[in-house]
Order: sequence, then C-alpha cells, then structure tokens
Amino acid sequence: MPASLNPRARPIVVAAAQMGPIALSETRADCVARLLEMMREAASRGAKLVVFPELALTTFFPRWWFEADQEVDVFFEREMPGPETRILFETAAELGIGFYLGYAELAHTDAGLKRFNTAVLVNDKGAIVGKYRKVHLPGHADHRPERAFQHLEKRYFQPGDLGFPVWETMGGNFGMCICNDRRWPETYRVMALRSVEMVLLGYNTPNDHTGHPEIDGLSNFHNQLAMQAGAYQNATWVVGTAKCGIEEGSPMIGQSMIVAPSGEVVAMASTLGDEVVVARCDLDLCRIYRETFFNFAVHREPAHYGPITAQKGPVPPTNG
Ligand code: CDV
Repeated sequence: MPASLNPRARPIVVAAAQMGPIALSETRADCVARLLEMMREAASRGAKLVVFPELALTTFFPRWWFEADQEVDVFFEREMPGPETRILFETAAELGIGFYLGYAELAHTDAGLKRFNTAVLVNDKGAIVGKYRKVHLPGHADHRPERAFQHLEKRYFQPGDLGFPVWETMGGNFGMCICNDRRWPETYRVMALRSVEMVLLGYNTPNDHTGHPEIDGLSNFHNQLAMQAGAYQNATWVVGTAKCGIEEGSPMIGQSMIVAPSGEVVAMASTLGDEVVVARCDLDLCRIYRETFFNFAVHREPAHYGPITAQKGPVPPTNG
C-alpha cells in the first residue's frame, strides 16, 4: 500500500549502501572514504538511515587461515568510534542521518579478550544506540588448506552474547542481525516478538563456498528467499546490504535489497560495486500485517514450539 494511502503512515526513507570488493591492501581510511561518499549520497536522496555491509572496514579476512592472533588482530577494531571511524559519526550528525555499520570487534570483557563479528546502530545525532554481535557463525574452525577460500568465522569470532535486542529510535523499532543470521527464522521471530519494524543487516556471501555447485548456483535465490520470508512471516521491513563482487579472487553476491512486510522487494541493487539504493518505507505497514495474518497474540501457539529452544539438533521421529 503506498504510504500516501495509509492515514496512519509513518514513512522513513532508508538506504542500503552496498560496497564492491575491499582489497587486502585497502586501509581503514580508504574504506571510510567510500562509506562517507555513500552516506552523503544517501542523505542527498532524502535517507534518514543508511545500512552498510558486514565487516565494512576490511576485506573479508575469514577466507584465510592465520596462525597467530597478532596476524588476524589487524582486522579488528579496539574502539568504536576509533580514530579512523569517528568521522563517520560526526558526518552522520551533521547530515542528520543514522547508520548501521558492521566491523570486527576486539572486546575486553570480564572473561578476558573476545572477538566478535559486530554491528552498531548509530542515530541521526551520531550516538550509538545499539550493538549486536553475530549469533549464527557459519563455516569451520579447523584449517582446510585444500579449499581455495576457507570460511573461518568459527575460528576468529565467538558467538554473539547480546541476543537479538530491538531499539526504539528515530521514529521506529529497529533490530539488527548479520549475514548468516538472515537464513535462520529464529532471528526474525525473536525480534518480531519484541515489536521490530525494521531489521537491518549486512552480509558477505561468497557463492563458491559449499563444495556443491548446484547449491552455489542458487546463492542469489536463497538470499532473496531468506529475506523475503523473514520479512513477510514476521511483518517487518528488512534492509540487507552486501559487500560483493570479486574480492581477492573470491566471488560474492550483491542483490542488496529493501523488503517490505508484504515480502515484496521494493528496491534492489543492480551492480556488484559501490551502489546506494533508497526506498520510502511506511513503518505502519508492519501493524497492518500484525493485526491480520500475523496477529501473534491471537494466532501463535507457543505451547507447541518447545523443541525450538529445548533442542539444538533434530531427534529421530516417533516410531509409527
Ligand atoms: N558472512 C557470512 O555469514 N556468510 C554466509 C555464508 C558462508 C553462507 C552467509 O550466510 O551468507
């Protein structure tokens, strides 16, 4: 439904700022310059919120095996904002635009030093309102030198310890997740149960990583399927932003997109490079779906959903 036809419309203009490849040789300053250019373009096109990719400050380093912690630590941020990233926060405040930024986080916790695949949500005043640490880490922790590109997120990151919070800010209810999280229905459902209206997410999705060409050939389809299903079944907007193109020889999908609570894609990138896509999103559309098909309070039957939290893997069926 066009926002203009909804008397209770709460429109927000949102941008997905897709990045083409980041070379290993690119510095934080190089990446931040690219992000700033896209932030300015998003603001000039009326956006009040811009979503950047997962690990937007470095190349996708989990594709390589690093033996020593010091080798991999160069890809991690010790503070956010830090000296190189502060300009993003200052510019956001000047332009009056919020942003989502994915990065590798080196955190000093009570339990010692931890590494997370993290995103922050920054409001239109340049202040961090929320932090999310990736829960569903894909790949493997062991060395697999036979692979042209490994996927070592399970080696370099701990699973996120912050759950899936939802923040009320900038006129709406916003949640975050990161890349592989978007394939898991639990991700969206937990946030929907916290009244999310827009899920923000960044991704790096290689399409040569499974060893099954028939699956890799469906990478774009699965990308759309996961975000459209998550949006529709949970009556929420989803803004997904890729880092894409051929990065250090590894091909990654694009298709950054903005999906409505109807499940319809309202904007999608058409390149595999730096590209800003913008859409005007009526947050009140979530209410319309939540008062009809997906009225959770009326139609959900949680008494039957126990295995979802009680079990990690499947158990055999009852003998018939
Ligand atoms: N960065 C990711 O989480 N990538 C995964 C790949 C490995 C499947 C993804 O879900 O796109």
